[in-house]
Amino acid sequence: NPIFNWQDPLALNSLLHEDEKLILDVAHEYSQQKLMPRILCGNRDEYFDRDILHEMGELGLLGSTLPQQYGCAEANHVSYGLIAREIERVDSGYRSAMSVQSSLVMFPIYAFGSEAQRQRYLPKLARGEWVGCFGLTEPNSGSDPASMLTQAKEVDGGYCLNGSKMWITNSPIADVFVIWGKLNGVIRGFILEKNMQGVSAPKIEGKFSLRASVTGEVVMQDVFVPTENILPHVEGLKGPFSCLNKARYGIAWGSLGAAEFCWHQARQYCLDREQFSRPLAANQLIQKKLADMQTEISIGLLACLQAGRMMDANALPPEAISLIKRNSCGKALDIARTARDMHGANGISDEFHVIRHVLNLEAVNTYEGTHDVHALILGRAQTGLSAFV
Ligand code: TGC
Ligand code: FAD
Repeated sequence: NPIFNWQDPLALNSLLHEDEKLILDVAHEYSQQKLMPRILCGNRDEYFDRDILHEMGELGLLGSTLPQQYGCAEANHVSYGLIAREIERVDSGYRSAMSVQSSLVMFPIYAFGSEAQRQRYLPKLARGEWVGCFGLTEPNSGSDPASMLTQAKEVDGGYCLNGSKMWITNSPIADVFVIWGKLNGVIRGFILEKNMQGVSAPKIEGKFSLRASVTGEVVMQDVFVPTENILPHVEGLKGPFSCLNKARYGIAWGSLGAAEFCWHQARQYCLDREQFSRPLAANQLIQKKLADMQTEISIGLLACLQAGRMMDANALPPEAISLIKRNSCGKALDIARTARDMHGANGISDEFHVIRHVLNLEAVNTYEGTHDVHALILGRAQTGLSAFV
């Protein structure tokens, strides 16, 4: 008789290839051994340990889908998703560091960069020797990046950039900045370096979410960017959006990793804690909540796996990525909030970790396209009517 595995009821693991299972194991071990012991203080002190990127680089977790000739692991997208899930099981901020570096910095340099740009940046980013960030959002241009104000003007030997970016993951510690701005009215990508004159990246203080991830602005005042630092092979919004496709896909897996942590934590807590002379887990209301968590996570992960197989076959449309990003983030946030409630007062203590996931997932549900913006992308795709205008 088939045996029911409560942690993996639909046997996701049986659908993984051997190399994917190996990568999953490496990412799981690393996250549990090296990241989990750091997160309590990292979150309390709003501190991101720079060594984390070196360690991820050593294990091949950065830019993992890119070719080996640039120092990357050349794994498939399912593996990338599994890595995101294991890291975010610990903290969404640590997954942010991995996914910004991989999908939003290394990917555009690989996909849209010159060979010289690939050679200069990718190996160092893959090793975690350099930190990258991605500047699309501006103070007055979030869901609607087409309205961005950052401008580039042609000057002798290159471009002069002016503008400011807001809410940029890792900008205060970045060596490399992939910045999107308008040149003659057309959106283009530029690679900036931290020592270029006129670039500054002040930290945004006082976040109650993703506290173990550094977030900042990027202010550009008459920054001279040499001709060889424009991304030559892309124009228009499809440049940044192609990067977002990869990152949103990873977040769909990652946020369910955070949800899985909260579910397992709530189950154990309710088995251990007694009220009215029996474990909380013996109550029907509690069991229903656990069953709902198990169901949403299991179905959501299978959707991510299918999306990963489609991405590996170059057959995943952006709208399907919106579907899984929106579903995973929204469901993960609900699950984390419910798990917090099931912990009672202990649920607000960071030592139980669930409240940290609740707060993190608020941001994860907002960045890379809000929950509602992804609904509008799906609404447009099925009605042919755009709600954005
Ligand atoms: P729209 O008219 O839909 O499209 C403009 C052009 O872009 C193309 N395009 C895409 N190409 C590739 N992939 C996609 N997903 C694409 N979506 C659109 C489209 O084909 C068109 O190309 P062309 O050649 O015809 O010009 O654009 P719109 O202005 O109507 O945009 C609508 C909307 C709302 C869907 C879009 O702007 C959107 O997705 N907004 C959300 C913004 C967002 O996600 N920002 C993320 C910033 S980065 C971030 O949050 C990082 S957090 C990282 C971390 O810490 O983990
Ligand atoms: P707004 O666009 O102002 O939206 C506010 C509300 O209005 C939302 O609920 C939204 O759903 C709703 N709304 C907007 N338009 C519509 C509409 N047409 N119809 C109905 N409702 C609508 N950006 C980067 O470029 N790089 C980064 O590295 C990065 N990292 C981030 C890290 C963190 C911690 C956070 C919080 C954000 C980060 N972002 C980054 C920015 C992020 O992508 C934006 O916050 C996000 O795209 C939403 O934009 P906004 O905050 O301006 O909200």
